[in-house]
Amino acid sequence: MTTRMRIKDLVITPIAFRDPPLLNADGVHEPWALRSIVQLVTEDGVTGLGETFGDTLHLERLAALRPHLTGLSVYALGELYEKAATLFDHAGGGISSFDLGRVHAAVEVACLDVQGKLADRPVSDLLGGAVRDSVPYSAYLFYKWAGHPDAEPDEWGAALDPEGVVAQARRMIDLYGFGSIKLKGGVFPPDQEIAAIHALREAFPDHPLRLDPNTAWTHETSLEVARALDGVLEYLEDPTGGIPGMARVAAESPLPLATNMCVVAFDHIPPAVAQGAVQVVLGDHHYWGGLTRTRHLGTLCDTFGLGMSMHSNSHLGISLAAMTHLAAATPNLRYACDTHYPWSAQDDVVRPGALTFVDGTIPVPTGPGLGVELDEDVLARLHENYLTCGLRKRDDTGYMRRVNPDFKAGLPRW
Ligand code: GKR
Ligand code: MG
Repeated sequence: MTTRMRIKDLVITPIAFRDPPLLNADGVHEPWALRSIVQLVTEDGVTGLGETFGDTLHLERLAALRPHLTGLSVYALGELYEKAATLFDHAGGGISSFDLGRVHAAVEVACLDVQGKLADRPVSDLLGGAVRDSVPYSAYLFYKWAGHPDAEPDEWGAALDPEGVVAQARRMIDLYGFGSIKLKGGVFPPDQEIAAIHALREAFPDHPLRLDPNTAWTHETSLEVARALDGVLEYLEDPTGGIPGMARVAAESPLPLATNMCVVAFDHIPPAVAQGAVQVVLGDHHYWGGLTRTRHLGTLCDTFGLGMSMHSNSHLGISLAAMTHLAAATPNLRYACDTHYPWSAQDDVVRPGALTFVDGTIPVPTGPGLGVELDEDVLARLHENYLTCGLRKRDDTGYMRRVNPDFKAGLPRW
């Protein structure tokens, strides 16, 4: 094995970037979103980038894995997975498939970035080749406050009713050109969210629409909403919780159901398929074990006749680049991908130029690897934010309760 491909170290930098007060079924986004940036360095000094979660438990796991990476080839992805599985005793129940996927993905993406740099090929080529030149994303709308408590309103303003939601959609579509729309629901009683979807349909007659209440509804409510929005939504995402619960709704729903909550690891696929729980799976390489494994998820979805879409969490440009390569190389990923990028683009760690929305799509980067470069100054600033912001784990419910002590956690709510 040459020193070009042997791993010397993994540098893990936790960061925090500004996040607006986006509302969801659990509460509201805190002023800072946590993430971490990984830089995988080979013995010859080739660096691969990755972006992953920033909560303390995940950071501790990455730190524990780090010494086991030394000397491993950047091509040895199977060995990497086995090492992580053994270290965290996956077989004995020490770590769930989901958490193992999170750990593996953090390193795997950086390995693929190095592989691409060594081969002078984009990551999409390593995943089987791009079947599309650019990847469509959806306008990801959120109910939101005008600004964080005690702060000035942000440039997006409030969105707390159908008019506010339509105004937010108009701004986002004017800025980025998105051709599909997703509304994060589970925030207001369902009739208000149905009204918001109808308002979006009227304002944007040709845009496919989705609604995602993150399991805020009971079986009965899920069916009521599905019937009310039959013919209006392209899919309904996670109306209720669990594979059996989703299966009971799916059995009667006129709308296809999608999930990024009850099918989040490979061992969830057999029961979900057996029970007919969902029609669309939202892949996310950050927890499905990385880009190669999520590409395999695409093949499995195809095998079982399931549609495939893509989930997102608050993220920056390294993730956006990875998502774009993956979506470009997954033929059956035919829905516009979710992205939170418009909510955080101002703090991106990636040097400008590589990722630009064109008519709601990101042209697939053609440079070697992920095709993006890290801005070290921004990274240092975001790391400083992490050190000073005091947050170590996302807590939408705790933040909402500090603002509104009457907020009741626990789902389903309606
Ligand atoms: O950012 O509030 C949010 C979303 O609710 C996110 O946490 C979800 O994971 O976007 C996600 C989803 O589709 O469920
Ligand atoms: Mg979702």
